[in-house]
Amino acid sequence: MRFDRKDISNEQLIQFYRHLLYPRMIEEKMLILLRQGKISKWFSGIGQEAIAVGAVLSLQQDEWIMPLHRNLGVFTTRNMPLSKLFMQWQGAQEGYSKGRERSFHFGSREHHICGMISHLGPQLAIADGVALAHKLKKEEKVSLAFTGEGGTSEGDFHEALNVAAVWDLPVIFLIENNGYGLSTPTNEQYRCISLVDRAKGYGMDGVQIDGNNILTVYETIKGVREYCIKHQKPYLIEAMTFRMRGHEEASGTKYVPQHLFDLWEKNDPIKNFEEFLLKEKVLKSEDVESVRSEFKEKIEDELAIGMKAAPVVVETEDEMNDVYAAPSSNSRSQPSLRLVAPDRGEPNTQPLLIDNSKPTHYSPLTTHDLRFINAIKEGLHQSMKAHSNLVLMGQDIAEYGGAFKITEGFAAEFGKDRVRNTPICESAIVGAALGLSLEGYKSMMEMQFADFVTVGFNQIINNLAKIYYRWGQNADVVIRMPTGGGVGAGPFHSQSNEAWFTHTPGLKIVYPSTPVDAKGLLIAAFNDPNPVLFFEHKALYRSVSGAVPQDYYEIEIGKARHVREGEELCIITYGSGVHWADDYAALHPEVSIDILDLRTLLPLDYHAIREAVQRTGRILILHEDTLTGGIGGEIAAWIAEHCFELLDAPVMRCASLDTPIPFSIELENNFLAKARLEETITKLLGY
Ligand SMILES: Cc1ncc(C[n+]2csc(CCOP(=O)(O)OP(=O)(O)O)c2C)c(N)n1
Repeated sequence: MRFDRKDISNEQLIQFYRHLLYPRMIEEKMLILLRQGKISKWFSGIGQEAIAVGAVLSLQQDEWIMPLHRNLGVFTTRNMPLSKLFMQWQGAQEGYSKGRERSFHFGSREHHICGMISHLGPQLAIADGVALAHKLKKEEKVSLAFTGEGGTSEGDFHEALNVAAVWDLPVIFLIENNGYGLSTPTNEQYRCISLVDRAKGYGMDGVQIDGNNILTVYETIKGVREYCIKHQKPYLIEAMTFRMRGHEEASGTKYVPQHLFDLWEKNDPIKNFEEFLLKEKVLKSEDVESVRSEFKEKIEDELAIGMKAAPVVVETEDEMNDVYAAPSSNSRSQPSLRLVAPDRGEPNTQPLLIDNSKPTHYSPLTTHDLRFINAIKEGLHQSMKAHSNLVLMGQDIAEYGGAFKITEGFAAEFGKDRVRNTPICESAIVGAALGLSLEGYKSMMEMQFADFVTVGFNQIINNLAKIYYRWGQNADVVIRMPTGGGVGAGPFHSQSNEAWFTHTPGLKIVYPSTPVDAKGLLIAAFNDPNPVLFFEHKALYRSVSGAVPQDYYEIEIGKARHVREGEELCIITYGSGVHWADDYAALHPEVSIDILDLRTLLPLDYHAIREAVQRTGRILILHEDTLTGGIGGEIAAWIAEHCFELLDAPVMRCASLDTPIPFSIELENNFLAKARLEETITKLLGY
């Protein structure tokens, strides 16, 4: 191995050596503790340390890194105390994730380290979002994301690199090619000769380097960093290395031929660097001894502190409270940005809160008549004015105005930096939205159709929803979901998929049915620091209109609306169901029908649901979503459990057929819950 020290000072070289040696010595100790049964699992980075350490050394301390499971060197080189890291690995409350996450699956804002989720690839697009934030703020900074060579086979790798290239983002993608993904060798993972060859396909530059040479890694990333900042472009680095131990300690190494260990043993990043420093007389053998004994002592001391961690004290209330971030003054509209209400010409810094949850209450504000779609547009427009840090992303949303024209004119007014067309990369855009949150931005992603959320599912369910609970980082993201059927659009442009998400703690699910609610709930969604999925029914876009206050106002998330007073039964519903129920009630004055519009599906307004049972004793839950596993089942179960004594009949559900959504109008009409509404009401009243 050839080391070229260029103009690196002796002091710096010694620092590099210390940073390299420390994680190795920690690992050696961990392997002993593992054998003694004192720790449960360990993913080793032995032999690969030069990449993690070199990467951190070549970046600024406040540049975000997205590391993976073998990158202890990232955490130690960012100077995270071993005692606290050890508490983290042991699942202690005083670790970085309050005992909620294992091994390296945690982050720290203080150290600008974004915690991984097990799925590997999703880290890459988060780096895109951070880099976009730097670009928008015109900061001279990069983000850096790690991937193994195995992780490059994931769609997330492709999407993240493609988005970074198309948006000219200053991101460094760093592949640690260690020869094996668990037991799978590279020839069963990919067919290109070198992974760096892929850079060209994305329209970016790349380089393959010796990942075991700390000076090569350091100099390369330092230079690449400057390149990314200067040219505002991403860069791909393939660092060749070898995994000297098993995938994790329990998996062994039988599947790796011995000659590879023999070969790579000679390339050990630490032994070789140490020899170089001794040869250059930067270090003397006594120095080596003294650093080693210093670290040995330090590790023992730190572990002694770590071992003293108090056992986890379980507080269910704390667990529940930590699923959602509380609104802060940062997340709400900035007082410095004064929104001028168009009708009054007076400054309005904070949104008004309108309580229209009861039929008798209505806003005294100046209103105008808007269609559902235009109410959404107005809410979005006012939110763009209220939050200068709000970025909109979606397919065709810029000049074209989006598939439904909701953002028409926005690109011209707010500029293409804030109103961004995206490639067809749903997963990467959700990931980028999270990256923007890391840097204090708010973002909206328009799913062209709610059906396409499937390709961004992992990032929503596992990253956006869980990140706050896992390590306290909020995801300030709104995903708009044009949803629903009745428009003759077939199985993949019509689905009601809200129930896929209501099962996921950490998300908020909002589903308005009227223009006034659509605008107010959308504004509330942007003021909420948590990830909100905002379902907007396509069939309502142009078929429903109503009086909408012109002001910048909020409707509270989590509060249902009592639509109509009645005595014989209450229809609990949302979205298109509200209109089906209302139409039915208008056509059947002989039945006294009460209607409750849930408006938010997560969290549910249990108080309003209980009141509905109290008012009528008969409950019909109506939704356009299919029956089995729909939110109706959850509500029915809750009522049975908590309001049994108030019921005069079993809770009934009216939902769409348990089939995919058919295309032909006749089939679709038969599919939709509306076709069975009368029958279900009659059954419930006749009970
Ligand atoms: C989406 C997903 N599929 C499978 C796994 C299981 N898994 C964990 S690590 C790993 C190998 C990863 O290989 P590579 O990206 O080369 O990283 P390395 O472990 O070699 O550092 C696999 C298959 C996973 N965590 N996530």
